[in-house]
Amino acid sequence: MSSPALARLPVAQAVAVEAGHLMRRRFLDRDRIAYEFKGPQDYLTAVDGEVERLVRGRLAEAFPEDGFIGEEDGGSAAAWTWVVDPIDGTANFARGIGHFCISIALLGPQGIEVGVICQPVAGELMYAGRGTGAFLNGEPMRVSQTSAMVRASVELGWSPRRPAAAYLDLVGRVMATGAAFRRAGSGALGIADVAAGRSDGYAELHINAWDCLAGILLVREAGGWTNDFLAGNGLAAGNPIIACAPGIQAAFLAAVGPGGLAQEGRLH
Ligand code: LIP
Repeated sequence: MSSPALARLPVAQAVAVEAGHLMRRRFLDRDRIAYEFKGPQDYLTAVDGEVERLVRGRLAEAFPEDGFIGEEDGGSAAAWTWVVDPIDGTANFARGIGHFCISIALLGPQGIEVGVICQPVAGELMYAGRGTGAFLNGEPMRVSQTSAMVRASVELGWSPRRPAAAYLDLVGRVMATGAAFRRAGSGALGIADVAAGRSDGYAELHINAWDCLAGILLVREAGGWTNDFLAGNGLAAGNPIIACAPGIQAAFLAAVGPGGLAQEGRLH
């Protein structure tokens, strides 16, 4: 882990915890959460912007030379760039379901260098630096040992960014393997569950960088496999995502991304 990243990980952890406290306070104050739609099934609350502004300010104060790209207010890249989703699982947050998190990732010259995810309702802080291993509340994270799809439980993320027919086709292919699947509404947490060994895989036809970069590092540091999400224009335009335990990698890839397509960041 490079020294610039080493200096940034503890700050990212502290900012994620502070943001988590704010998210939890707002979430518990149910009467005050109004929401609107940025697009079909794409929720937005005032808290998304409030949290992003807090995180952007704290990181700019600590590392003024860094770039920042946030889901709500965008931004620009630099040699070291923070990529942040202030509330991943906004639909859940807006509707009173506690399955949401903040996702903070740091991109450096060699790729993803730091990943931090805080799930405030569950009281979980997950984090990794490149090469340090992945940790959940200080305990090492390891992917599962599952080695057969008939014993696998995976998550298939969904958003209207891809046609419903393509999602239903994906679900059908995965169910045909005998795996169980769910869709819980937060890509970041779905990927982090793979790193924690609570899920055996996560796939989605399209996801944005701010949703997944932190989780990708957690999975890789916990012994799992992911496709090359940043291939092509992944940072700016998003890409498909596949993350899984090594024991099901071949079978899961065969189900969700025939041939080597998934390796280059494409499913279909
Ligand atoms: C979420 C994404 C994920 C998708 C969810 C949701 P948001 O992002 O992480 O790709 O499956 O439905 O869109 O909008 O909650 O930050």
